[in-house]
Amino acid sequence: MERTVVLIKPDGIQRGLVGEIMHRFERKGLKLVGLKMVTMTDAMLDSWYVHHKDKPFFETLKTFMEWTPVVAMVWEGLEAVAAVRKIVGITKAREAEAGSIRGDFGMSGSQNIIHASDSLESAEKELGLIFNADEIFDYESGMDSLIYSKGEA
Ligand code: 3AN
Repeated sequence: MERTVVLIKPDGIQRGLVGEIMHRFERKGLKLVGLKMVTMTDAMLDSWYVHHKDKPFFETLKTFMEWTPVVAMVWEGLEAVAAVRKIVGITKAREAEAGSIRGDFGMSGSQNIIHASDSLESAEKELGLIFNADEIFDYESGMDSLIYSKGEA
């Protein structure tokens, strides 16, 4: 099973979207294996957004991400990275598909409510930046046999 990291960004916190967002992942059939609030630091963000470090919006992005704590989650499931990205929607929220989180709740391409890992490699790196090993939980979910067919997962 894949594990992927989701952050509810400061605008999502300020707008009271935490419950709504978590509800969507739960209903999809993903399994919550990590959850905490974190204040992102410059050092964490330099690593998190290393692919944007030379972009003109980098400093604004860091200031935005440090505005309030974020809610960090790890969701587990079959091909969870791609499944979660689909629920999140594309970066520019005003063009994101209706039904996705950004498509339903956002207009901005920078204050776009939520982050989700874009690959298994990113998920691993992001998980390591935020969570300690004992904050990730391995447990049996009674839902698994309802969500997946025998042998599928
Ligand atoms: P995504 O979050 O959809 O994977 P990335 O990884 O390209 O998008 O960008 C990370 C974050 O950087 C975005 N969520 C957004 O907050 C910010 N960002 C990306 N592109 C821009 C842009 N052109 N202008 C301002 N902020 C941006």
